[in-house]
Amino acid sequence: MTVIIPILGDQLSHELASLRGVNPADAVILMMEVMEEATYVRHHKRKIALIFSAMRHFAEELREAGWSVDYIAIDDAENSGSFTGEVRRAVARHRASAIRMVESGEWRVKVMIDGWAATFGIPVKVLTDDRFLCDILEFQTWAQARNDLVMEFFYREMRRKTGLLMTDDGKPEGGQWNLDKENRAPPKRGLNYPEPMHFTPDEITLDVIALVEDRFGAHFGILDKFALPVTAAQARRALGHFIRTALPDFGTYQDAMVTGQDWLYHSWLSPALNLGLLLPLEIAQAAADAYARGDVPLNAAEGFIRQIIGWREYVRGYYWLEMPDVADANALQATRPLPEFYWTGKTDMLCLAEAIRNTHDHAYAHHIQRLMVLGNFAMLAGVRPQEVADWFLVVYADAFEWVELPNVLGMSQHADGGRLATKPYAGGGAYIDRMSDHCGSCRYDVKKKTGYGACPFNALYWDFLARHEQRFRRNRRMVNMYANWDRMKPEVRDAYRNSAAEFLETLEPAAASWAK
Ligand code: FAD
Ligand code: DLZ
Ligand code: SF4
Repeated sequence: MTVIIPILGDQLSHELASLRGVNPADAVILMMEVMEEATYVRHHKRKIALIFSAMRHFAEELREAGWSVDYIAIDDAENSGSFTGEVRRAVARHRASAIRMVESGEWRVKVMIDGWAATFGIPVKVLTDDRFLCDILEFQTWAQARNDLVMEFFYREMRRKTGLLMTDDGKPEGGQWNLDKENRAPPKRGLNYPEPMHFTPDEITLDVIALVEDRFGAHFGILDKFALPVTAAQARRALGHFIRTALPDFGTYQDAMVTGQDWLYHSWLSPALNLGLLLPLEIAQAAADAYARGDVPLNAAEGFIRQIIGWREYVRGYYWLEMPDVADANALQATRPLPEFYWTGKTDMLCLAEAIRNTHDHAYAHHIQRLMVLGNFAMLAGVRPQEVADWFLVVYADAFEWVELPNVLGMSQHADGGRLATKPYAGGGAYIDRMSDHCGSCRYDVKKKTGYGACPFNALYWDFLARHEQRFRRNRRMVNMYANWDRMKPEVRDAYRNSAAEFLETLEPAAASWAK
């Protein structure tokens, strides 16, 4: 009576619910490298290498812990190319009596798993993924009790639930729940930016890198200087390094952007976290402990913990609440194709070129690059949100649909009509100039509003507000913007709109083959 336990590429945690309470003698763990997962979008080469290497290391660790692991490599001759095909073969090979697994991270895969009991004629037990702090049902209950899904209130619930940064009498540490006001400093000269910890690839990783170059060589990105953690032990070292070197300044400079500085004070822990090499509570607790020891200020610890137990859990709840309809959402009716420069980086707009260079070289860009540069530009230019979402899903090593889609469609493109964020994250050149050192070296003049040489973000910003006036004018958080628009002379408004139209004419659409 063998039970098959499939473990997917983002379930690489020894604490996984499907392993708990099972006698290894009664079970076979199934891990599958399959073309369907590697190509449903054409993921960045570094992302595929990371996932395959982490999967292979995890399989080794499971074997050492006494489990039987049936590992299907991508180049195995009999590999059928899909999860369903591989589970079918494994059920026959092991004469399995049942399947037991943790729910998938993505809707697409859930639909597959839902069909397995009928297809294979054996019971399929699907367990809650309790690596998350808030399960799908709990989030649904929370959401049903309110009209607006305000992240801040959800976050406070998570603080109470975990006890992180809470005083003994149930108050937030320092008296305030959220110290974001202290976390918007522009970069200064003379700051020292720590590098994330680099890990030299071992033989397993080197083999995978060669395989990815061979099989997926035409995908976006590069594999050079691969240095990501691929095991839980490495990820824990990376966490300790981040807490010591970067967390103290994480809060203050959270929104800053600096040319040539790819991480600033960010953690670059999201790939390890999303694969399961680290658990969210473990990371958040480490930050709270650093605060308790007096090693980091409260604004840093609170800001960082909010991202993990607040935003990350919240977007996951939102994903399962709103899927599958949200995937097609396009409230602003944006239809422009994604510009080619998102793939090539060939643009004179330095802020975009920098964010795309970082993305291409490391499968990384930090939050403000993703939101206020890459996402902001696409929304202002009216790019179809599904093309933007495909791009984001391809290019980041941490991109899994449950976290990528809410961030792209909800937070950055306002495609859900404001369900996730009441106000669109739109900004002109002045915002980017304030938060970065890019504009001084850019071919465009950020101070120039319209016409030849003017920063394109300026005209695009006002053109966006004018295009969507009917929708946003009554938004209380946008009253000041429309008051400014109203104060402009008609010829100034026309100049903005004409400048935007002229600029948009110059955008080359991307060749579709990059993403799919
Ligand atoms: P840090 O700045 O060090 O933050 C710490 C951790 O907080 C991150 O590792 C991450 O786990 C979590 N976090 C922070 N912000 C968010 C958020 N908005 N949603 C969920 N978790 C968050 N994050 C992903 O993990 N995968 C994605 O595919 C993804 N796509 C995004 C797309 C857009 C348009 C935007 C605006 C944000 C996206 N994010 C995504 C959120 C965030 O940008 C990344 O988590 C972060 O940049 C990862 O880098 P880091 O580990 O250095 O983060
Ligand atoms: C992203 C990805 C890739 C590129 N390849 C695999 C794979 O070959 N095998 C696997 O188990 N997982 C892979 N993944 C991650 C999956 O897409 C992810 O686990 C599911 O989408 C979650 O529902
Ligand atoms: Fe970006 Fe405009 Fe600044 Fe150039 S001037 S870096 S395009 S914001």
